[in-house]
Amino acid sequence: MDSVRAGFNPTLLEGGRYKPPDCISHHKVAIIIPFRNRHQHLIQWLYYLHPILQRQQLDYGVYVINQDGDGTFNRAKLMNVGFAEAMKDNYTCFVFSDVDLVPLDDRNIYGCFGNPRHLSVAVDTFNFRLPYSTIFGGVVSFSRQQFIIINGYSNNYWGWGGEDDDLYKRIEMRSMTISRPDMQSGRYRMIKHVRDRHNEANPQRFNNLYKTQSNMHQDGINSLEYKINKVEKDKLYTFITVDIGSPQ
Ligand code: UDH
Ligand code: MN
Repeated sequence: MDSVRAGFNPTLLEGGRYKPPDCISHHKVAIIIPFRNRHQHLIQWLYYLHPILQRQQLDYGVYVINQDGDGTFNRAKLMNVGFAEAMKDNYTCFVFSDVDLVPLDDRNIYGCFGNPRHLSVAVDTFNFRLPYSTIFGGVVSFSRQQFIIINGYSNNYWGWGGEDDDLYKRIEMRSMTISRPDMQSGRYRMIKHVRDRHNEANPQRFNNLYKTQSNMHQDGINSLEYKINKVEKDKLYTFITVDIGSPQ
């Protein structure tokens, strides 16, 4: 990591913070990455993304939310923790990104728009196409207000799958629509990987999705409980290790 740190990012502030030197950015953008045991992916993500985000002249900070322990992974709850922690630093825009997704086009702005936005529309592993029209996983962005209106992500999706579709349903329930870049500027590569241990497909996900409408107002940002175990400020990112508990 040291070569990346010294050579390519002379203008970064501690904790993976950047402000453009000669303009004022509309938004202060927190980039939230759910994480556990993907260090090689994180190194690549940082290597590619920092230069892109700086060319986009964003005022941004990178927050890696590391799930402590080896219990079942909960991507969505980690996103909510990232939102809650970054809110303490007065961010106005939130980009939620998998650690293994690298955008291929600088025009795909990591910022906020009039509607919640799905950025990763054309991923190589899906042959650069949308696998289904309402897909809302991978990389998405919300203004602070947009995220609060839908009460954030559900905290109750343990294991792989469903939490992104739940998020989309929350947007629909609040009568919002989503925005997307075109299929050319929205191209991505996913760094190759196998399924992680303790993140097996969640068999409950279909059942949970029936209950989004009735549960969303009491399951989300307003019911989030967690314990921060460690905060480390690296040059390229802020690394927050969190105990998010286990399924009830
Ligand atoms: N993540 C971690 N650690 C884990 C699990 C997930 O950091 O142990 C994070 C990471 O940011 C990752 C994201 O959660 O990008 C989503 O998880 P994923 O990349 O496993 O999900 P995806 O849908 O893959 O890409 C599902 C299984 C893939 C099998 C691939 C066989 N070719
Ligand atoms: Mn992946």
